[in-house]
Amino acid sequence: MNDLRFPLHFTWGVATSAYQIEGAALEDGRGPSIWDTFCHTPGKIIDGASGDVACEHYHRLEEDLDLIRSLGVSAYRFSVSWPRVQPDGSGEFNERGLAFYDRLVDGLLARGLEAHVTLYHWDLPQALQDAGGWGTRETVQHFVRYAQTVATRLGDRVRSIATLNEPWCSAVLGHETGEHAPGLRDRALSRQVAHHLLLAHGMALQAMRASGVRAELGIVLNLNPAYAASDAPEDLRAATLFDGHFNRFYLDPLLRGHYPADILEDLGADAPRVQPGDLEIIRQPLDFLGINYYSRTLVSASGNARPEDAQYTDMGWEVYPDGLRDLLLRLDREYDLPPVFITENGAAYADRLEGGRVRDPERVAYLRAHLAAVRSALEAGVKVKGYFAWSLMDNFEWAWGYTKRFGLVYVDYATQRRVVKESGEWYGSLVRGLEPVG
Ligand code: PNW
Repeated sequence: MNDLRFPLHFTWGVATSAYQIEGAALEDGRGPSIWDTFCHTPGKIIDGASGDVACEHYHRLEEDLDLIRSLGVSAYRFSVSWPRVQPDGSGEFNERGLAFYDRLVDGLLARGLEAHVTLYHWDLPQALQDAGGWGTRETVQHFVRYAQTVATRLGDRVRSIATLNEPWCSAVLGHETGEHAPGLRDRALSRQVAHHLLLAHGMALQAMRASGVRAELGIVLNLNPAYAASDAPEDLRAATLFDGHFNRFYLDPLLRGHYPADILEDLGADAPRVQPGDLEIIRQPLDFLGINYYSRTLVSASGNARPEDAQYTDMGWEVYPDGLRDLLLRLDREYDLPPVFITENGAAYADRLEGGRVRDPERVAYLRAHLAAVRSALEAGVKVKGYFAWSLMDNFEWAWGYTKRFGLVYVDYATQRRVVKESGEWYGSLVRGLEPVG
């Protein structure tokens, strides 16, 4: 286990997001989000599923907090549902919604757990979508007010606040491919949305800092390293473009203050309209960068390749732990990189509850290999402060409904019973048994 020795104060956590676990979609004054609308549009989600009930976390808060504690981790990353705390996204705040997150944070602290908050994990209030959504600059202003309100309320008790989770997913899956809410298909719009999301991040950071919020402030990106399938110039070029659209389009404005020139050129008329001053706002100093890593992409000019002899998770994503180490080293080399949290990493497998147990050795192997990659990046000098396994428990996996299970804890949706999987036991024992690096 020597390859899994970590610094003494390394943060060990598990992660979730509001719409994926809370349920209680119509309770205590919560307004509808774009995900409620999308799920209730026939044909968008496998089995016609929705987050209406999900894991009923909203009603099982205390039990779930005990569950997190029982795993042995030291931190929990969750997201705040914007329409729960501000039903229409621009008007009055909903005290009952804010009170839920107060109880959540206090419940974590009472159990000795660090709280890591994400303000936006994709659930835009529907009323804002009806007014143009992230395609308009008005939404940016509304987000800033929401962020400031939540951060002022919770910021003295939480370790970190991330503005956005995975703006690539919101922009591209939501507005270019249409696989996610709001289900639009317009590349120019998707890149304008990406720009407005980044601007909302930058303005919210400024506003939270101006209000004296004490938590560490940052953003979470999903990064997907691109590897050329061969040394042929056309494959190398395809890999550079993939990397540019997926990774550099977010990293470069945040950390360097400009969009990548090759991608703006590739986008042509679909490039975002940027107003003077926007990029300075986007490039706010970050207290941390959150990185979500699941897999890599092997890119060739004739379409993305599927490597032979590789292992795949139930999402069809290649298991490629070296990609995480390569990514961290590259970011450290090419950017002025703030401290990093791995805010998500994990795997879906077709788990089954048998005789009261869930055996998931593939997930243990996945986590072990990726933690070894993080360990090796730490040894190479990358400032990684913590790691969050995705996910605490099986949950609503977006367009896949409940058919993909990412949890360290199994959820029997018929009864809402939670059963810690063997991977959850393994992760807990790893976390508890850690020794300082010599
Ligand atoms: C992330 N991709 O989503 C999200 O942050 C989680 O809410 C989600 O449950 C988890 O990963 C597993 O999917 C992603 O297509 C969705 O590259 C799609 C992609 C990446 C991340």
